[in-house]
Amino acid sequence: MFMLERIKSCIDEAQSFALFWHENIDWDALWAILGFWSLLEKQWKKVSYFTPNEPSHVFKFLDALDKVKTEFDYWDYDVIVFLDFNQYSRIPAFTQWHEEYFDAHKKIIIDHHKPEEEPVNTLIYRDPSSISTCSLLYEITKDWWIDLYDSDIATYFYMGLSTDSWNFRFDEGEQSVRSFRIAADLLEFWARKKEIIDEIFRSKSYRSVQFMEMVLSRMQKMHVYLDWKVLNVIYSYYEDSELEKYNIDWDEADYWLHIMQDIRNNDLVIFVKKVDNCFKVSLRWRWNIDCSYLANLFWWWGHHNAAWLKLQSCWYIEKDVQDFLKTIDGYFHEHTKKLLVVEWLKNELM
Ligand SMILES: [Mn+2]
Repeated sequence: MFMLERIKSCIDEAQSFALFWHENIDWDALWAILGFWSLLEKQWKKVSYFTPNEPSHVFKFLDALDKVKTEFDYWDYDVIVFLDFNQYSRIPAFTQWHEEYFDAHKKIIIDHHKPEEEPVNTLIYRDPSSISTCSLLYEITKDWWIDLYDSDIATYFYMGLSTDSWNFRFDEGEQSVRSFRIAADLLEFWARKKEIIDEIFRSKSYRSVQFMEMVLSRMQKMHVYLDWKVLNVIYSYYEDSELEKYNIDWDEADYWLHIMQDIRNNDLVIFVKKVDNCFKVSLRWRWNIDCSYLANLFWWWGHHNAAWLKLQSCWYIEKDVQDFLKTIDGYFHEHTKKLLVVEWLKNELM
């Protein structure tokens, strides 16, 4: 039986579901869970959802957040569902780093990230060519439950699609054709596009814009010299404790990546957040190398154009950034020629 049929019959047979958000939830994961939850509730299933940490306050306009649970009552559910992630390391508050914690439970994963783990006792459907988990869920569930769709569900899935593509800026080629088709379908179900634009894309707080001023004042430009190309790298950073000062959280802090990404002639944007003795790095490419290759050197997750990783830090953030850039510099010398040949071959063969 095909995987989607197996997932469908697993859902049909089950009565109760536990849906999980990953740590530091982003928009796509949030809306995927809310949309899927609504579709299951409309079939009179019992559904709860769980989060490993407090969601950013940018999500607080949602009433649905009141129902989210942080304590997992292990045996109260027939099936566990992970959407938009496939690594136990994204939900450490539940596993306490014991990878086998969920093994005894039947699980479903629907995701658009590259495969990282193959958890046992799990039905996995993943499609890394999909721009968002929400749009993937729409493609799957329209064949199963189209009669259950309403304006709320369409709005949730449209939100995930428009945020993971950052309002249709990161998709291209076939992926754009696919994304716009889905967007048009969801708008036909009365997805509330204006509400999405107002609540997500035009909702920055005054304090968070002041925070941007600080981050931008620290922005630096550097060149990484390769044998065949000079890479333009832009980076900036902040310390976790600075968020408190501005009364904003990690999600609002990340807005400014998008500003840095828009700078002409830059190949890579690096945004560093220092937390205790480690630092978290967000990477964004404008050039045709896979960010996830780069992040793969470290503890990472990510997509082609965007990736995240975590490193041990020394005491001074300036030195951390310099060390990190040296590591990538070394990486480029070793690996990029090979990747370029792969790219070239792909283009020649197409
Ligand atoms: Mn996603």
